[in-house]
Amino acid sequence: MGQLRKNFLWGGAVAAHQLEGAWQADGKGVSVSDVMTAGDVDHQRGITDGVLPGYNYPNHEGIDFYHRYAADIKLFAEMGFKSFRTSIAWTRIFPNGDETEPNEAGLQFYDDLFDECLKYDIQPVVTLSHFEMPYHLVTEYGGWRNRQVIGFFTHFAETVFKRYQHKVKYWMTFNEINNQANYHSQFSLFTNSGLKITADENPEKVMYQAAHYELVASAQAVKIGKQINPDFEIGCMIAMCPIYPLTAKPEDVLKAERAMQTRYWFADVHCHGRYPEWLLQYQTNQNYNLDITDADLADLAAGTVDYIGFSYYMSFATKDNGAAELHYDEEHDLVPNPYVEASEWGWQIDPVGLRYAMNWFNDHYHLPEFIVENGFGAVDQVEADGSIHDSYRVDYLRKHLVQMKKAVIEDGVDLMGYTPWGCIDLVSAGTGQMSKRYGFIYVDKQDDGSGTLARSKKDSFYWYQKVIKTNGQDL
Ligand code: BGP
Repeated sequence: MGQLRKNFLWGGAVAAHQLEGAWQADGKGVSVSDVMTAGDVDHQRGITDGVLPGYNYPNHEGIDFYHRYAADIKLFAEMGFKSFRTSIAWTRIFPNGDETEPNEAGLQFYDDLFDECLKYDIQPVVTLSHFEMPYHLVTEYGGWRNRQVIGFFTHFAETVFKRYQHKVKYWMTFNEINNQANYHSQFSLFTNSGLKITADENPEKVMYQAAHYELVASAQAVKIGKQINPDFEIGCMIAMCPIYPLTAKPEDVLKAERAMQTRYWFADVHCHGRYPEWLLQYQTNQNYNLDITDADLADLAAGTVDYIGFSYYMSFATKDNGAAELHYDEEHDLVPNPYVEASEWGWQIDPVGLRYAMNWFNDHYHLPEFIVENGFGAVDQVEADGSIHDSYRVDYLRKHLVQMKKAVIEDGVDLMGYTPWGCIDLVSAGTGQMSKRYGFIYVDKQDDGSGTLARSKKDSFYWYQKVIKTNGQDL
């Protein structure tokens, strides 16, 4: 009978730009996230043409983790964390992205942060690029549409691999790289790749080109990392939302298959080191004539990942729309799934989908997996005595852990760890607001910027502490 690994990496996940704040401290440059507006709670954030003052930009302050990380990590240690996933803000190390020399103060910050984790035997799990590329690379180079950015990224990667080679073993290259498969979403293109699409451009073509450069950069980074420290484990990071056919009608099933191919070909490149045939054929049929060289293909083949990191929040469903060509367009081809409930933000809650996803990855890639995001965004109520009874969050996580364990124990998936998203309340990536909370730890910070930033433990804090203590036995 299978079981969770003995050294299973229980922990929690965050991203630099969503909690550090201190957006201009110690030489930090401006990132793409720093120039986004907060949406209202229901709507996605906007993109500005530069930096504007004021509290429009919650990432500027975050939860001030930059100055409070020691106390926060102490709380993570109290929960029993074995790992802590965060990202390195590229702009702390290379403020504009195209410098030769790194910013020492930025490097020192992450030295101190990782030391603090290691003090409690908490393994840092580090994403190199989590929606925070230098804004200068957007204005001066056009973001990832420009091949030159590959070199800037690998220089950044090499710098931090060398600096933290004895402190960090687990890495990931690009957060949720495949979200941009939805090429109609300005938000996805901008946060993932720093792309602003002009009226005369075909967004799908631009996305395929940018994604190609990112995948080459990822593969080169994997190679560089392995040379620096062969013990590194370097993964990809895929946003996994399984897409089911709405019915058993063969056309619906075929459509769902194409939808999965369209969202997850990024993982094919990361894991197999080559493009899938359907996509090469599609790009040829569209006359996209992308800049893909033989040297790039050799890089892709040589820089495959060690494990699949992925986020899992929800599943989707799709159906045939009667079009003559088989093509999946995420903006228009999703349909509600009548068999699952949805959160306040319309995210379809589907614990069984996590087991499905884990099996799907395993069958396709035969690699270890790491669930590096999962969680329930909700508005929390603070009681008069300061307590927070977030049973809905425990319920969501418990149901997902039941399925996660089945995938390991019954289906044989090799799972490295589980780091639920937003283990401490932080700024929502999608809305730019505080009120969509995920944490086990509450942070007194409101959407209008008010609040003391004081931390307090929710009921889920004690629940997760017990889960970790029993290595997932007691849910
Ligand atoms: C993922 C991102 C995270 C994160 C999470 C929750 O897409 O990797 O950065 O924030 O989703 O999303 P949101 O904050 O929009 O609720």
